[in-house]
Amino acid sequence: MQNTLTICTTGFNDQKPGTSGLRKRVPVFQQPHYLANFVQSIFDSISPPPGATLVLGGDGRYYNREAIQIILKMAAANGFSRVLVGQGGILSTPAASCVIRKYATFGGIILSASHNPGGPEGDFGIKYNTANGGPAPEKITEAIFDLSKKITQYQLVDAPDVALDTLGDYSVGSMIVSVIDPVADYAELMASLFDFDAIRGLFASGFRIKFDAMHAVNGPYAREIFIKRLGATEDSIINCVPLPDFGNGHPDPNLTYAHELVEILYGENAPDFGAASDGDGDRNMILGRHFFVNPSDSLAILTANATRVPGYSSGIAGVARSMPTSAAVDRVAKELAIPCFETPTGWKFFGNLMDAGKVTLCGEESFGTGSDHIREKDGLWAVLFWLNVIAARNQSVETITREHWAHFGRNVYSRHDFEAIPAEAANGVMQHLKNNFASLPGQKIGSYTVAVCDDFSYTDPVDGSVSSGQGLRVLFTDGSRIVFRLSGTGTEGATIRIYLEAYDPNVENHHLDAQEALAELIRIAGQLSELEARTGRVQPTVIT
Ligand code: VG1
Ligand code: CO
Repeated sequence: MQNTLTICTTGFNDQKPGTSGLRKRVPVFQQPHYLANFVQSIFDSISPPPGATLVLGGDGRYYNREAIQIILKMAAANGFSRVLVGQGGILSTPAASCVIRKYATFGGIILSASHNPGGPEGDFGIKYNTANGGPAPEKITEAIFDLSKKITQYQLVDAPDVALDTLGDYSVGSMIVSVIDPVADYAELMASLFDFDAIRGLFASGFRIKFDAMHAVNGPYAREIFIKRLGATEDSIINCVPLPDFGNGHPDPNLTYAHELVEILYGENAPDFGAASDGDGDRNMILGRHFFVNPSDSLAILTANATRVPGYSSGIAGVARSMPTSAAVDRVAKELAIPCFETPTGWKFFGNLMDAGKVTLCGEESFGTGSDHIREKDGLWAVLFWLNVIAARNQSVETITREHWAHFGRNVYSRHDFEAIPAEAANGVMQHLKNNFASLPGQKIGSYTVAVCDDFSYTDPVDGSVSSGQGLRVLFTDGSRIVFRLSGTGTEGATIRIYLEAYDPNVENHHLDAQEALAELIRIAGQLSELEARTGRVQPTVIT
């Protein structure tokens, strides 16, 4: 028998999940009842059947362990019969998705604010994934938000904390908690998809890599896979011990925040290949020697080379990309004569397409790439995919990318982020753009002519659900475009993202830096949005 306590509480009105779960500053989550209210709202919205198993883990950031102990006691009180929790409270987002699917569990709770900084004053986050291993669809996140506003009580059992650091089974009330190895199932899945012998051969031949886990969750995964299973040298991995504050860094694998890795890959005697992943291990940045691969190009290149990889050797059913992601993959899909879907931002929109067998690979411009092996984006998977392709083609990252552009043309692409803008000013920019949408089509601006302006809306081809307000698009007659979107993952003010894309088939231009090649579109974006006048910002916080 278990001793269940019912705690009276009142709802908060700010527990609306964003692009990927609920993200707030740690002190917000530490308020009495804040985490428990949200967890109870999850449980109430999904009503777990008797005997249900939950997967639980996080990226190891500050407050991860405390949150896990609370959730375990609540899961016991809410009728779960078992919880699989990663040792030390660790599970990368892709590993959690893998475990949810492999053991056919009811779903999972992932504790992460992904690429947002951690620590006592940093961010914390929580996300619910369903039985397919993917982020809960909007229907569920909306139900959770509704319940969180009206909640009056939550349940937890009175039980001691679980020893999270020691593998084995424990009891919390009448529920079993199995502390599992967070790496083993995931590493096994990777070994089943990629030619590990070929990659081992590549490393043995002197090919040098540098993988940067950014003091975040992927460290133990990288050690097991690159060092132990693939025989890479110890100096192939850096920052591979997960720290609660990510070493005071910003665990976002891009050219700004992964500067340590960037300096190595652009330095003297640079390795052949570099890669980094984010806080929760689902993002990836790919670098060659003195060379950066744009994530949109990466998706296109992996798609074009998929049949060289054992897990995808029989071909791919289709591809999907988020709307702001460049159309580079569309060109590959066209040549392969496979369908290509354009979804709103966020991995939750890919799940239905994958479950229905319509797409095999998918990706986002924000350093997210993945496939139907799980239902989350997967940082190490993308790195292994690249290494497998390099081993099969015996060419450098740069040569593979340039040959791709020479064949398909180059979708020159960049994203400019303006972070921590007062919400009112950011909304003003978006409203101003919308107000002008009716008059823009047909107008010539510099060397571009506006074809269409709209606010992107998506109808899910599988369940017919509609998601509107997903980003403002200005499409030009030559296929170039500018997209404006407000971020749904930040915790401070608003972040405006401007996505710029132009297509260039001419190999003579492919040496150009993206900022140079996009200079005119960047000017037009500033002009159309009145960003400087409305926000006082001239330079983006981050350029990708
Ligand atoms: C950002 C990215 C989006 C990604 C999301 C979650 O969202 O743009 O592509 O899916 O983060 O990634 P937004 O709303 O801030 O643009 V992660 O690695 O935080 O789980
Ligand atoms: Co992430």
